[in-house]
Amino acid sequence: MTKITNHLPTKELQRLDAAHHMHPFTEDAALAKKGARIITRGKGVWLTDSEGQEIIDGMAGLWCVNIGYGRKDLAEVAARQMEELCYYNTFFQTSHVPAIALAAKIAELAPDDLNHVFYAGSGSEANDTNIRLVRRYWEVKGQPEKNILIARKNGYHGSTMGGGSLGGMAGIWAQGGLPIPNITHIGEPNWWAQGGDMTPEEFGLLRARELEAKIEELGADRVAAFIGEPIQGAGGVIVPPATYWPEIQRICDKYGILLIADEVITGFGRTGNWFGSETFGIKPHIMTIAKGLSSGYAPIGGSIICDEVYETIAGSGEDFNHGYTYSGHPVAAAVALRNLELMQEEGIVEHVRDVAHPYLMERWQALADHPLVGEAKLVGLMGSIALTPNKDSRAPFASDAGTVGYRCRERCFANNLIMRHVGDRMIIAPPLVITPAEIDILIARATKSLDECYAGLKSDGLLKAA
Ligand code: PXG
Repeated sequence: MTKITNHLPTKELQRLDAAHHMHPFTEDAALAKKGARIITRGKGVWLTDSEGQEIIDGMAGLWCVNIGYGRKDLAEVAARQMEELCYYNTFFQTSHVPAIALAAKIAELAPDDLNHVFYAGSGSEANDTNIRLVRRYWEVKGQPEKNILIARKNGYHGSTMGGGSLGGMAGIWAQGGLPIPNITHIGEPNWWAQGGDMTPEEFGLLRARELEAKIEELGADRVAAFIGEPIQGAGGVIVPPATYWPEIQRICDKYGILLIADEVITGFGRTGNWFGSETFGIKPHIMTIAKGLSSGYAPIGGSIICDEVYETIAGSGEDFNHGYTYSGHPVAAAVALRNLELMQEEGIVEHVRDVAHPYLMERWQALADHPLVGEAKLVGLMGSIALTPNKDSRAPFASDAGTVGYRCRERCFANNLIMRHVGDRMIIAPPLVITPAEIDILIARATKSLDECYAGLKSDGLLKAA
């Protein structure tokens, strides 16, 4: 057996990684040639790699390490729970303390009558659950044909067959026969790229009314639910115009369509409230949660379900035939509970709202003065900048979409800043505990990376508009 520790030389770790570890969303053969960057430690907003480089993590891992890396408290809770009860299921008329206590805590934090939690191991699984939940709801109501879900192009809801089908990512559909039947998509509220000469407000209404048109086309008696992220995350941190969500809400209410808010990224403080639905005034019947629920310390997700949907399914006289071995896993649930308690005790949502967001907002918006940057958007601690060769026309680059974004991301990586690119948008979602001094470092590295990217584009003749 090969014993792998953090002390093997980087080259050897990279060799073993390439030989045996297939990466998600990766062209593995290309990565094998280059070698993955190996991350060995995390503390607060900082990562250390196997070469001892200190990296500021502008993405909180994958939008999840909201409370920051290296919390001893969470490690101790996990160890205690493993000793006390490492596993038990909640299928056959049993329950356990962590699942109960966490569900009660989530119900306390969630708005309105979102009082019931169905656990999953991830956001993708939770969205698969949601497909089952909304179809089951209408079945019990005597309308089994009301089973179509409407979602959005360039939305992201996971990568299982269900989650990948709800998502509107062309690259995912192109592999493996997605979307599954009875899921359909409308346009995204992406004003920067698609709004043309309209104002953002006009465009927000136009996109929301595509939902109404789709419901009219299919018949309201065929449509079970609409699902959307309050802010599209993986799609590039697309902040919808202010007109968008109120109109979506009006349409769902008018036609009797269930509304699912996918809060996997926007939940648990990311937007400066506990949930993105509060930030945008959305009143969902179901919320998808994962990621920040445990700050990524343990894999756990779930659906928060309103009284009406819960009571209908629970009172149907039959089992709801759905669940996962690890639904409400005791270790993950205990860690998530302590994570939420720490967030409350330390006032982390208030820190985002009153300290980190206002401080970052000023500096983030100033990036729009950079010659490469068009718009700069930030809600809470979820931000994006659009790279463009022409700010006034909002033109894309002549090069293939993503070429410039990738080059910028490579500069960030070299400058020890994790800032992702989605096409030619750069995105950040740092741990929510980030301090003003750390924000200064993040902005300094981002600016340096943008400068270097700009210089490189100039010398390579890539500053042309399409
Ligand atoms: N819903 C949303 C809104 C998400 O962002 C999922 C569901 C699926 O969660 P799981 O836990 O199954 O991954 C997500 C996940 C990216 C990226 O490139 C984003 C996610 C996952 C992986 C990569 O930004 N979001």
